[in-house]
Amino acid sequence: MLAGVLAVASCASGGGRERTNDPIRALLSADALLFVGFDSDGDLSTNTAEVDSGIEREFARADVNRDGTLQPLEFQNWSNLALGGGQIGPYRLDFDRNVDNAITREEFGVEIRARVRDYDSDENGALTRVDFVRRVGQTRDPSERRVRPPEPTPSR
Ligand SMILES: [Ca+2]
Ligand SMILES: [Ca+2]
Ligand SMILES: [Ca+2]
Repeated sequence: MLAGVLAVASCASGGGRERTNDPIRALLSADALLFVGFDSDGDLSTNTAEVDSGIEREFARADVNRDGTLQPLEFQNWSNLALGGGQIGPYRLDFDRNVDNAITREEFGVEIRARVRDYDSDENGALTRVDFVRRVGQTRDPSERRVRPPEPTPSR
């Protein structure tokens, strides 16, 4: 199945990019950018302590008015800075588990730790570059992706 995915991907890149979602097929989420940035001692591995302090640092960065929750605008501004914009996620509703339009510190931490566990293929609590590369190889089957309608282009 992996070979099939790669074959389709290479076909797509060689034969033009008619489909708007083709260029981002290899990167399903921008959270890897975040986790690479959590590596504060620069040893190319992000351990649980670095994840904990990274969560604190990023929540503080996002919570501009210091009320302990992230409103939609605060999340959007943070996403633009930390995740390169909201094009490929993680999305606000990934964090806002109870859908009350506010992301608490707890919701923020729960979602990020879940994503770290998801990447941590050897379950040693540390994310290395190979964890991210392996993740990229685990893209969903392209036929499955085509079931979803394309995202509407923002008009503004
Ligand atoms: Ca580190
Ligand atoms: Ca806030
Ligand atoms: Ca919430």
